[in-house]
Amino acid sequence: MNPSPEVSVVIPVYDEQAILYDAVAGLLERLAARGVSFEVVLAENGSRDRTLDVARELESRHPEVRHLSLPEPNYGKALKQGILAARGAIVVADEIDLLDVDFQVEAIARVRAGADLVIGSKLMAGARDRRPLFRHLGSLVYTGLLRAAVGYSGTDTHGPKALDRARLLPIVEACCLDRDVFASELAVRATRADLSVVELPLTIQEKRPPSVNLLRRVPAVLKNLAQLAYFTRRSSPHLDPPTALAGEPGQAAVGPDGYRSRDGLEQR
Ligand SMILES: Nc1nc2c(ncn2[C@@H]2O[C@H](COP(=O)(O)OP(=O)(O)OP(=O)(O)O)[C@@H](O)[C@H]2O)c(=O)[nH]1
Ligand SMILES: [Mg+2]
Repeated sequence: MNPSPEVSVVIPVYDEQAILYDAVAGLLERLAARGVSFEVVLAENGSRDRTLDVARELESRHPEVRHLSLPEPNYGKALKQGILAARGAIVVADEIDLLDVDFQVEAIARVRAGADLVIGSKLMAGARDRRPLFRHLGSLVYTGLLRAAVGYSGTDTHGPKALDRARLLPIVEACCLDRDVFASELAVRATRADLSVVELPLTIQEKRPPSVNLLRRVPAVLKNLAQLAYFTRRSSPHLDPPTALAGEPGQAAVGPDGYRSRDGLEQR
């Protein structure tokens, strides 16, 4: 194991036994070929299939891989836990069905050059979204809701990302929403905190349909978006959590100075 890799690639995984082994093995080869000093953190939770066994096998065969596991399926919690556990100064957050190393390398270069958070966008000019049309429309509707609810100025929050771990850590710790909306809360908080947030266009081609049906995710997403809107309105521009949600681990570490407002995202 490299005790101090420059980059930690954090990948939440859930019920991915079919593609996990080959996807990670391929990623290790491609990143090594690009000369990146890295580790891979598989953040599993709640899988009902053999995902955890495959993650353990990857970990035992490849010193660059380690895994984390929690019982409850929750994408946002897994990603947050992975970022907190990462050793690299730069964290790449990705999805097991994507793992576009060209994007990763460019995003890493942007962070090295001073960006705090780089968000891959499926929806900005120059992006190519090769998912089915209803999924593309779903992403457009989601971003529209985010704009209406919290005035988010970017085009996407759910794509692969790279971040400066030290700069983003207080914000990650302050996030109190989980599941699908954690990634949005992170992007919203970062843009409001006077951090340098950059979008890069993605070419997106999934290796398989999503593990959780899009429509089944809608009620929880709407509820979490409503919470995000609620405490954004109450506390704008600092985006402190409402009293009812305060007191979660790590929130005290973030002072109001961490949340200066910012006009918008930088785009390439
Ligand atoms: N740990 C964990 N990972 C999850 C969970 N749900 C999804 N994932 C992982 O998150 C990544 C993206 O999941 P997908 O099923 O492809 O969902 P998607 O609709 O493409 O995701 P978005 O692009 O974020 O909307 C994959 O690596 C999944 O294995 C979960 O409940 N827990
Ligand atoms: Mg997917």
